[in-house]
Amino acid sequence: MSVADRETVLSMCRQSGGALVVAALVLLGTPVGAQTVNEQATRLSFEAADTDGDGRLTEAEIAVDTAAAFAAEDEDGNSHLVRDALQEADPAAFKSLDDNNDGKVSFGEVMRDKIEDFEAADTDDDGTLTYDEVRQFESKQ
Ligand SMILES: [Ca+2]
Ligand SMILES: [Ca+2]
Ligand SMILES: [Ca+2]
Ligand SMILES: [Ca+2]
Repeated sequence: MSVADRETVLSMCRQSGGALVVAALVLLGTPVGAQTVNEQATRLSFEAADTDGDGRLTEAEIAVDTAAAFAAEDEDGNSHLVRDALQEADPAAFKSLDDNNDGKVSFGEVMRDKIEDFEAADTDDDGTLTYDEVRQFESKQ
């Protein structure tokens, strides 16, 4: 991910008026079977994204985490994910991300999804996500 891309993410986050989503929702929401595994994954994802360790995910923390996750999936670095590159992705999840149905998921499409999830998860509207908010959001999925 280039510096320019990262700037784009950060500016999108600012425009969204709050932190984005759920680092815990691994990119493309790969479903995890057992509840305990799921919970562990949620905790690990949350802690990884919470870089200052204050127990809340902020806009900046989510942006950096999302950018890193996207870059990791975008193996050829063209800022689009294609279905074949996502071996473990849920095809239904992929389809729901691909708003313009071109068979690719752009960074903007991922961020839109993250923003929607964040706003839904931030139940007290304070612009940050606590672990409990993430957990409650995930348990409703
Ligand atoms: Ca934090
Ligand atoms: Ca790509
Ligand atoms: Ca698309
Ligand atoms: Ca909150």
